[in-house]
Amino acid sequence: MDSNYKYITQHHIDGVPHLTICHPMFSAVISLFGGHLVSFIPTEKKETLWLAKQAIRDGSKAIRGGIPICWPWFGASPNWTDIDTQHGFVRNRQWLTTKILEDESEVAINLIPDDTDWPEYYQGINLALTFTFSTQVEIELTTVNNSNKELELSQAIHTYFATEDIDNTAILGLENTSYQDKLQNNKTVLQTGKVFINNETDRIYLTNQESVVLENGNNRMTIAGQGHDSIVIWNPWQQKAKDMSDFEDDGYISMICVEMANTRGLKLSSGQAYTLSQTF
Ligand code: TA6
Repeated sequence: MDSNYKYITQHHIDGVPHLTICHPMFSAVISLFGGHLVSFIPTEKKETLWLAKQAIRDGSKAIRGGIPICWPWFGASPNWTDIDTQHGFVRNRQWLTTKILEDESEVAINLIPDDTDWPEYYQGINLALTFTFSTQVEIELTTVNNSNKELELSQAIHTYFATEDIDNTAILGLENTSYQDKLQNNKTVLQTGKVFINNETDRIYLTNQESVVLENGNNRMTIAGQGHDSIVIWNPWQQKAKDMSDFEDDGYISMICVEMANTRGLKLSSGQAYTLSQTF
């Protein structure tokens, strides 16, 4: 990336290239390992994203927190690949900036992942990630199936939102929506009322509704998206937080994952492009 940008500098953390954007309307930090947004702070507001204090930043493991890009699968790896890792492999790859636009009203950064060692099944599949920053951030994940076969795809924009206190946190807008409860063998359950977190929570809400609201103390933030068929809500709670070495024991108090995802058998025909987005 050439160095004559007004708002963007490239630097390294633990040997990994990062972009730091300091703009009158916001500040942000992107790790080029994983194309991973780790910080977004609208000017005169608080940090929007949660990042584990023990997050590993040296490229040896997916960063815990921020916005992991889960692609080309969400959850366990499919049987047609020999890569045995949860949530796909691009969050464990180096990414490159391909286009940067900046002015006094917004900054747009386009990235692509290094595709040198992708499994055969994914040859000919192209992925691009665009962050558009202003007083809000829009994340767009675009897949183009340039192969000659139909592509099966699942994916998630796996955002870890910072909360003041999980006891004063709720998600509004999912009332009367069914979800698969991953803690009850994917049993389908109907959501009644607001979503509160008072235990381990791992749910796939079966909805493509455009937005939900994160109620965080006295603050309300709209989380919107396009192209999703599911909204995932996750909090590991006490025991899971203790079990994860890159997640501080009390971290569950100050975070909630709200993810726009495709978890229900998305298929792209040859030549088809598809965009999943999240804006907050
Ligand atoms: O999105 C929720 C989830 O699938 C949970 O089941 C939990 O595994 C979480 O993702 C974190 O996954 P990770 O592989 O980043 O530890």
